Amino acid sequence: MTVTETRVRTATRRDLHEGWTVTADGGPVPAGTDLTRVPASVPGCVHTDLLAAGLIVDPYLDDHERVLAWIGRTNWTYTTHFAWADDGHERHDLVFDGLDTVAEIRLNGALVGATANMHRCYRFDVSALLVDGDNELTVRFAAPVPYADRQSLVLGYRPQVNQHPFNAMRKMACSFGWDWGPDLATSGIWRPVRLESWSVARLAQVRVHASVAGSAPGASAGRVDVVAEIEHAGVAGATPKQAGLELSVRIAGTEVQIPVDADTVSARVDVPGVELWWPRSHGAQPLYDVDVELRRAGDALATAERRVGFRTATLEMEPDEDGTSFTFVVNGQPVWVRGANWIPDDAFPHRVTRERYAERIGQAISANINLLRVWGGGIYEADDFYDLCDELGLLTWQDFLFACAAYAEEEPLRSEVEAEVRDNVTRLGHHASLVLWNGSNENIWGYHDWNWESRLEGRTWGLGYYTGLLPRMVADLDPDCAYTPSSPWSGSLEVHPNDPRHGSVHEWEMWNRRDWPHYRDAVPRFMAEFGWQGPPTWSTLTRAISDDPLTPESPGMLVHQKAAQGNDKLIDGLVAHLRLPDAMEDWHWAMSWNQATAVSTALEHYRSWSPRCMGAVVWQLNDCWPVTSWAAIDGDGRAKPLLFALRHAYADRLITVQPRGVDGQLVVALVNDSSEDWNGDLEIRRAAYEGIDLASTAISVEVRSRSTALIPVPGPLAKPDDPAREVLAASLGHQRATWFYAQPRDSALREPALRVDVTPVEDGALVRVITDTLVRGLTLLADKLHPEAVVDDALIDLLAGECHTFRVSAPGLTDIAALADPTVLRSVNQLVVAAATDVAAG
Ligand code: BMA
Repeated sequence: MTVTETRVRTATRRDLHEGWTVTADGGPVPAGTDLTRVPASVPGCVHTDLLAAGLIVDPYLDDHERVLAWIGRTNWTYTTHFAWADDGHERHDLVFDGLDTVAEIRLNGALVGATANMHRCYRFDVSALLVDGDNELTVRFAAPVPYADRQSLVLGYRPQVNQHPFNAMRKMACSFGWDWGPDLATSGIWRPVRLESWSVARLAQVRVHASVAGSAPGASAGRVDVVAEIEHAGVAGATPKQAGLELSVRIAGTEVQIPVDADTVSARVDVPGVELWWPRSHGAQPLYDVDVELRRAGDALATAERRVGFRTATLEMEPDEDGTSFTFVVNGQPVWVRGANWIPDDAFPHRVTRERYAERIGQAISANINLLRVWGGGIYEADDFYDLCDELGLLTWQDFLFACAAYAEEEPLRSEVEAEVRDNVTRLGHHASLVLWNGSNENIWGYHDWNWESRLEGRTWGLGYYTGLLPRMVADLDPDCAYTPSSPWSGSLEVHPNDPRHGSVHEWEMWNRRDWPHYRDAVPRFMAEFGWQGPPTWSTLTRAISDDPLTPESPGMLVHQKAAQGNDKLIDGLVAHLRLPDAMEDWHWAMSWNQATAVSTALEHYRSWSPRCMGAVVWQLNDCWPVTSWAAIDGDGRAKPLLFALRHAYADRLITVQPRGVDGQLVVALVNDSSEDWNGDLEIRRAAYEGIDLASTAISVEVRSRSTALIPVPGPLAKPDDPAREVLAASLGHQRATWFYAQPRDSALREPALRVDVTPVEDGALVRVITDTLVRGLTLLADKLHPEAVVDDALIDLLAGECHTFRVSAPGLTDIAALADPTVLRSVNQLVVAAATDVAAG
């Protein structure tokens, strides 16, 4: 086929998402179920196809995960038919944005290609295989569980932390289960697939890099560099130059055109007077469209669009008197990271739409989060995720997909890693929000501390990726973006990777062994992971688990608790603070409160140490199914009390009381991470639970923007007469911190005589609560009444005589008076009183 000038046309794209079926193709399928030509969704996966067809139970409920294990041991063939007619284009490519995972693709019976990496895009020239009329496309997936097992032998043993050798193949690690995730190894065409028809040439890769060349007050000199790789359709004898191609780059009204004289061409556009992009609470998020066009004789052959923001972003790891810093700096301004770790929002990640990303990211923003770390046991998220983060000013840190395991550096894995990194750094590198590529999750730490070195007997374990291949590729494909070999990372292979004095750390000792007040024992330079478990919200839990009776240890509860000794750790972490309740609803509330309190204790401590500590990334923001986990948002997308605790602890301005020094001297820390100074009278008082002020003082304070002040609490306030009956309250403006001299279980919190007024308002209710005594952790678990009820705040401490009004949005809730029910309107007082009653009765 030859192409003449007049036949040059823009490339066309046609999605192939219709008419798919899936058929079991070998494996331990249950007898009596017809698994042939089941209607299938693309993008999708086999579990959701079988579910939609009514052939399996919901994998997220009860112990269905176990019952459905056969799906991951079965081969599955996806088939569709589509009509096609030659439109005269020279080339016709079959393009898969994501195949999960080990697949053979056939068109009209002929083998098109084979794949083994969920994280890559694949393109096959099928020009010679397409026929006029009906075409049959099949994708046969080999069962992932036995494949991983076989590959673990081919590659040789490598340590990993779960029940399947997820590290032997390039598939989402948590697809095989995790300590918060179900073992539901998927197969399917999980991202879009299409036919792309084109002539002469196409844009094979486009990398767009926005930088700031200099800045003046108000406006900066922006620069956009575009690198385009061109693929030619292979017209006989045509060199790129003869083809007469031209590349155009347009941004903010400026266009640059350059002749295409090689397969890789670069264009630069200077954009004077750009507005800088900032993370939230530091400034605005202006974004600029970059339009790239490949042309011949003025006709567009192919186009690509990217949206960029102009900012500088660095990660400073500098030696100083405290060790080695770990500070993100954007546009020259240090950013205190109020972060959360992000996992795939669904164990079937194709279900995560733009709307769902928007909802989840909106929840993160409601919690004053300014960075999401995309964790390395999941996926490189869809473009929508990073687009939304760009728009909303959330920084992102992307792990490469290596987590909690040693990885072979030999073939065939090595080439897969290289191809996957090329695809994804090219796809994501232009995002303004993206400030760090990180080589792996905990793998250098694992090598040091988890006995890998002796187990490996000299085998490769991934270090060559983390310190060689990956940083080389990032430097090439996303120049200027910060890179770390792993998290945690001390800055040097010579220094222990989890040394709190150096770089980033992961703090798991408190949850695993020591209890949460001990977070205060260490001052990390940057806390990249720490967390505390809690159950999902009540309505999520009772939707997913139908145990009768439902107890903390009933069968379904244990299936939906994946952490090693998870329930024991929940209990051990509670009993120093509250007696363990037996009643299920009390247990649920106690564990939810303890999770929130543990995490906010840590965060307030870390923020009080700003700028020595420059950030925290809570483990974890979200869940991928209904489960007891470290998440702040449960598997049905509902906010756990922890999300509100994050909102308080991550507020621009934080007031917190902290014990400092060996003698536990109390200080009030005023953390002003806002752009305005924070001045006023700090009022500190020590009051009896029953309302009498025992001592008080007012101190005039000036806290400059982005700074922290520590105000010692004067002696008469710091020392209680009766620790069980007194509280310290410190307030500045509208904000207040409380400090309790005793743990709840050792305190005299009593049943309050609450006055609760519930007033209906449009789509919900206002719940006004007045108390006659100190109430700790007042929380309205509105979802217990209606799964869609959402409340605006939680975990409120009220002193005697004070009042608080909750706003409940509950469109479907008819019995709003029930919002005052003590099983819904909860407090720590209830748990203390219930325990005292039990003790008295027992
Ligand atoms: C960290 C994470 C995850 C894990 C979490 C809780 O190590 O990187 O692997 O889910 O702890 O155990």
